[in-house]
Amino acid sequence: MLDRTHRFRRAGATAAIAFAVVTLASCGDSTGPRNKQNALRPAGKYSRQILHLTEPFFWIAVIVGLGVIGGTFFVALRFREKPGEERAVKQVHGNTALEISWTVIPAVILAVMAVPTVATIFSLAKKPTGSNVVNVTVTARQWWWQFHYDDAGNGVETANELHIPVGAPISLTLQGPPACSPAPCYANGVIHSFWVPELNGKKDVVPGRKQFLKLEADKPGIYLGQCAEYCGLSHADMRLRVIAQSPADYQAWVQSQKAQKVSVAALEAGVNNPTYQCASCHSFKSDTAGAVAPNLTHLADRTAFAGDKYLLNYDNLWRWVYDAPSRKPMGKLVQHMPNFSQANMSPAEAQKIACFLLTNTATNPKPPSECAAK
Ligand code: HEC
Ligand SMILES: [Cu+2]
Repeated sequence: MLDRTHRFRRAGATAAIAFAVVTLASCGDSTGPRNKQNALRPAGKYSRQILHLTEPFFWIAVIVGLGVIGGTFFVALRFREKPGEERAVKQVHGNTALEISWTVIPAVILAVMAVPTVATIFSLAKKPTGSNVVNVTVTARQWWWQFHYDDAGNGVETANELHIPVGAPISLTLQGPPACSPAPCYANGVIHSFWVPELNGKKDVVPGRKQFLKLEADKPGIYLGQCAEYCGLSHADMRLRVIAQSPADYQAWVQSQKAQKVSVAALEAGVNNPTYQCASCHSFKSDTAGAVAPNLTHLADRTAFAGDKYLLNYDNLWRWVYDAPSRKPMGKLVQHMPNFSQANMSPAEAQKIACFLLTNTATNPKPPSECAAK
């Protein structure tokens, strides 16, 4: 039989191994590269620049850390009072050589590290130039992202989904919603932070200011992002996705978004009515910027909605139209999407609106089977 001390030791060792397993498991590939939000797997040159700075610094920190911890252990063990020994500690007053060296060495290390750091900061702050730059104004709202394409001619606008061509620099102007009165009101906005970890670092979006951030993706794919600054109730559901496409696919997408396939009047007639007044918040016109709610002209061309919280499909969409506040907490926002079930909207009516949106706002309509009868 094991004695008490042995049992304690064994339990301690087991706990330590379990802790290490759990900790190391979080470094595993299963949660790592495939989450599409991994700053350690950069997918473009700006995020790579950041990683190339972080990695050597990490190893410098490891060496310094091991040196300090190792030194501490060495001193603690080497100079400890041994059993049966009783001696007065030798009193020393200062040591000029030691003090100068532990001041100068860290100063030199930091000075050396500052050189590439400052160079990277300046390089990332430089606005891209050239004919292939894509300019997008990003308006951060509670709790979704509005993307307005500044040089797409007659102004393409999307919500929560940013299409970009691969291999081209994307120049983002980040801003809060326009000021409104009387304050406080929804449009005044709060601080958000735009972050797509695989494409660049994060940048705060501050009401009343215009901030700059650039993105670039090497390969077609979907890169996920999210608001990285707590901005109220649905902060966690203020996500976004960047859809990087070949330049040809991107151009085709721009053309499809510019087209007003179905007239504004027809779109409004299909979803809007004097009770619901969807159009008082939403725009059904492809080139309208600055509305307080997502532009719905090409809603069905998106893969997700409501701050990337829900995938765009029939079920999610009609439930949203029926009672949006129960699908995404909206608190006291002044111009939030109303709960239409309280305005006498029936589920059947919400389903009809969803079908209309899915069919008429799609570049290539594929009405879901549930809509066949409606
Ligand atoms: C008082 C303003 C207001 C009215 C009226 C309104 N909405 Fe909204 N709607 C919003 C806001 C704000 C959002 C964004 C919510 C979010 O993602 O946090 C939204 C989101 C949506 C979305 C998701 C869009 C996306 O890309 O994320 C759909 C679809 C939608 N509304 C449909 C409708 C329909 C249909 C009506 C009329 C029956 C309507 N809305 C009336 C404010 C409004
Ligand atoms: Cu936020």
